[in-house]
Amino acid sequence: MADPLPLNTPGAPGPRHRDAIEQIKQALGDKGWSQDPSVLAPLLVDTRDYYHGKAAILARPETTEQVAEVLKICHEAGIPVTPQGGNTSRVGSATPDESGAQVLLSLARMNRVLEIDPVDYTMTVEAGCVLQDVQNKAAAADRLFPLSLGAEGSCMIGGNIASNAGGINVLRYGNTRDLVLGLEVVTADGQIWNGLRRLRKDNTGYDLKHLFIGSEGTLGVITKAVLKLFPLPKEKATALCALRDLDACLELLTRARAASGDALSSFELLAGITLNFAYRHIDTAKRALGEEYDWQVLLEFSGLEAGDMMNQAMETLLEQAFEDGLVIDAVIAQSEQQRADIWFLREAIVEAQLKEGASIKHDVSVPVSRVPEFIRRSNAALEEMIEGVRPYPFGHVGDGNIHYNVSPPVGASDAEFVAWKERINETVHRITADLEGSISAEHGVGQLKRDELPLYKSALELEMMRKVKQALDPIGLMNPGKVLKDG
Ligand code: 2HG
Ligand code: ZN
Repeated sequence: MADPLPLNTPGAPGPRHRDAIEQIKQALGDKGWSQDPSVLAPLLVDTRDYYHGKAAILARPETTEQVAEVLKICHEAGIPVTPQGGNTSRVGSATPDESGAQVLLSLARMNRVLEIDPVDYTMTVEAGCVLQDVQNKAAAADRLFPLSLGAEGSCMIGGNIASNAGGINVLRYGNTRDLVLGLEVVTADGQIWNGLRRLRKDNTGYDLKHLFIGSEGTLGVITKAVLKLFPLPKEKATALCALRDLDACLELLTRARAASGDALSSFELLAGITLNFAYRHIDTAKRALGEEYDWQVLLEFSGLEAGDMMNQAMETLLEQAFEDGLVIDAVIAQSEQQRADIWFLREAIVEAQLKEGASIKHDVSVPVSRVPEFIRRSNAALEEMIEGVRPYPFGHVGDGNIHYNVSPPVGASDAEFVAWKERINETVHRITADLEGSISAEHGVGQLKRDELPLYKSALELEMMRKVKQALDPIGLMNPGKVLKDG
């Protein structure tokens, strides 16, 4: 086994590296690799255009055996590997470094759904399946795969698992971690671990799949998964309501869970300023409530029986909340089109914020009960720092995960604002930590939050993480530079 190439070292790699790249080409056949700059270019930059990398080759294996072959070759030659799915990471997890030495390993050709078992309520898939395809195939079998997020049309299930993706249904069904029963993984030295179990109960020692889930490709390459399915909901009730104030969201959340028999599947916070971004920048975003309100919530019940039980429960909930002054305005979707329009507003925010200009983003979680306190304290601290600054919190308040994003004061230059980034991050993250929260609730660590991690995790926790990394990837070839600084 060779020493690894020095990481982050630009410059032409030597003959051993070149031989290994030739071996990879042979192992994968003509369709299985590319060095064409126009093919590689879009895969070497992240979705937010923060990180730009280079790669010696794009490897596009079609089978697990080919993935194993590539990793074996890389391990022998000491070549680092960046695994990539749909390239939708928000923290630079799937972008290689700038050395040009790395192999970019795309799972995109491994996109088969291998089995759906309606009795076991499971689905076995390859890592390169696009999330929306997984959802659609499950639905065609009258089952639900509940993971749902903005990038579902292009993100891939392997990446969802590697990043433990969250999204809009976590409240009811959990994160990706809760939706995986088994995994097949290729280890850093190119061995295939078949952990494709479909068991609901298995207490035979350490549950190794959980090490790979959320590891952002730093421990091995996920090639297949057994996913957990659920009964397909037969009735949905979707509403957008304006709240008396921010605190009202907690009371409404508690009532909504009870009123629906715990069928509440989404509970998303939309600050008025955030919705205004959508109305201003996205032509097709239709105003759902007549007036501008400071705090709005999108909530959805998913019932398992056809009929109008969920809609009735929603009506009763909102009528009562209205009478008690918790809710000051509301609309319940009366058609599939209206439901889609309401959800479109939530999704439009993500694009609208880009059009609004510079934004400094935070993907934090705090205990649900402390969300209003978190928002209030962060708003006050930032306003004290920069007069007129525009925080626009939104997101998964039902599970305590707020995208606390921040725009510059009206008229301020983007460049001047971005210079405040570190101080703003520190302020928001300190408040998060103070409220016993997490600085990365669903987007992961990647490159973006790697250097901040030591500020918020104990030395012992980081040491245990390093030991896991060392055990599974002793020479540090798996997605180096992500999650752990020296990993
Ligand atoms: C969402 O919930 C995504 O829409 C993106 O996690 C959040 O753009 C963001 O900050
Ligand atoms: Zn989110």
